[in-house]
Amino acid sequence: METYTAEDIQVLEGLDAVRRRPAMYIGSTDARGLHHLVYEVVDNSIDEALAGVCDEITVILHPNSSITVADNGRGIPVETIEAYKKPALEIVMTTLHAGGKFDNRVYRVAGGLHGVGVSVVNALSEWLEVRVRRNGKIYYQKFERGTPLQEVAVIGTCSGTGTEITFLPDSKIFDVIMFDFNTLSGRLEELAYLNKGLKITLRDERTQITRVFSYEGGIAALVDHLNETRETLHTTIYFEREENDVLIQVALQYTSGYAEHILSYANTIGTIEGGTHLSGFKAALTRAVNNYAKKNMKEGIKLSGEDVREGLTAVVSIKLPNPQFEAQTKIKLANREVEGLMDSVVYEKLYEYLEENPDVAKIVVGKSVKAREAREAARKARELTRKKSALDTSTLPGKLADCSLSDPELCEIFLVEGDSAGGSAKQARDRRFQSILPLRGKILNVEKAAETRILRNQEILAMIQALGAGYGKSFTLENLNYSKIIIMTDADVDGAHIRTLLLTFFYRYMRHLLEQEKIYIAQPPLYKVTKRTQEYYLYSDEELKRKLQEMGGGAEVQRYKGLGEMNPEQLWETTMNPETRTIRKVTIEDARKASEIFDILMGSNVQPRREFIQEYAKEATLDI
Ligand code: 0RA
Repeated sequence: METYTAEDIQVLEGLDAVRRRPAMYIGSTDARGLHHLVYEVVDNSIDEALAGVCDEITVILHPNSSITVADNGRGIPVETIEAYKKPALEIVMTTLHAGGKFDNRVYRVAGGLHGVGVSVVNALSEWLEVRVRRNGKIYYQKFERGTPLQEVAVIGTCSGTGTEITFLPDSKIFDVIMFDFNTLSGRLEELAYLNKGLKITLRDERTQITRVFSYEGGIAALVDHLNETRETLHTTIYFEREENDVLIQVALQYTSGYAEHILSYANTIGTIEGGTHLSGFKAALTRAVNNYAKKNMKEGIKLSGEDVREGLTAVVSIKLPNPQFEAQTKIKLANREVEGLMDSVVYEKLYEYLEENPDVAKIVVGKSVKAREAREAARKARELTRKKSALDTSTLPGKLADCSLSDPELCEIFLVEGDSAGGSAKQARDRRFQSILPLRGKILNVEKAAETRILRNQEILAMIQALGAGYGKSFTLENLNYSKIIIMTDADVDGAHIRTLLLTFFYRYMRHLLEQEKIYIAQPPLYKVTKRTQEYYLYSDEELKRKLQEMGGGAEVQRYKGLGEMNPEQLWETTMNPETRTIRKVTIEDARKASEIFDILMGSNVQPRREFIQEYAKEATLDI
């Protein structure tokens, strides 16, 4: 076309680059990248909310796999941009990083993980329609794979302002284009907590399910939500301050538990690895509690950061004009100026709160002092255990069936649920290189228990001794007796609980094992199908269905409810023999998920979780 300008060509080349290498812009083209498209658009709406000009966002999942994101912000500008001789709307939709050019918004979410702008969503959509309400008119434009099908047109009149974008992800780009309700729901719920008063609606036209998220309490409501299943010691403390365009919000509440749960965010991005805002918060908390204790409670001995954070649930959120993140991954905030600001705000507000609420202050200081004493006791107990094992190297637990080889590189250990399955495994194993440690009943929930009590739990102690590498800060990978640690549990709810508790323990006390990918999960079969001389082991419902179809009628199905139902030969062949088994490697991310509270936000149902926690809470009373 001869009417193409130099700018037109630049635009086309830009979006073409996005289509050629989509992962560069949205991370991946799997389900994760697909959902990233939605967050990219929603982040633009959130930017409007941060600017104080938008209080409603609606996301609608359509049956044809397209999705709509609508907001009542200012609407994308539509005036003609002289340099391009085109409406700003078209430029925003078709030019990489164009958004910021016509824009004086203070905070930017900076587009979730990559901050690339809606033009990337446009480029990766089979089609996209945008409707802007502005100046009393409705403006409309449609695109195919980023290319305009028409110029911006006025299609009606309206009141109010806003932007509505509907797009169908391109199935030539993405492995799957089906959006997952729970994935979107989890993130939108989180965003509603992080932007108090913002109403976010998620409607699924495929199932007619609608969820509305709106929290006047903001992150204070999030802390309440996180602590729903815990015993709390006071009402949630909340404060905020805005200074030089930086907005700091903090909510915290102590529970009767021992674990510390702090979520930190920068411009609504979850900073999993923390950063300057989090370290400022922690420093101020430690100082405020110490100074209060010294002045008002004659507490002479210093409390450490760990002491004052035991049992704490907190959410720290900062919104600032130019967030800097360490490396590419955006999970650690790096702005240096934030640390001191966060520190002084938190110290001042928290100290003031403690002075005004002496009853709460007493609880917090009392709890911290107890934590310090428990830590001291644990340290002594640890030294004792170390001394004992240094004197006597044969302190292997009685229940361990150790292997005959001693080179850790060649050896593996199975942690087996229950004595009876443990017995089968002992018979089944290759005793040269496979050790078996049966774990009986319920393992202590380490989230809920203090360190001294954890050390006294027989099952955990046996495991620490068998592995031989210590735990916590003194864990030494070089001393590990095995190259693979394989968790072998029944394929039922109890098995899943024990697995979760073990992973939580490893995550909190032997994280190196996860970093070095030493932990595995055994995959015992769920079914055995027999027909005359044919015999098959099947590992999922899907496999079973396929095999039954293949075999036709007359097949007999046996469902394995537990490891104990297999005889030793079967257990060896299906689950333990390195030649024939499959085992699943546990990533640190798997373990983090198992140990953390993130699933609460991801829409898991609260009821069974509550029962689970109550059950384990019984064992978790402190008895030093
Ligand atoms: C550029 C400039 C302005 C707003 C936007 C883009 C904008 C983009 C999206 C995407 C979805 N919803 C949106 N809302 C706004 C600033 C507008 C102004 O200053 O009037």
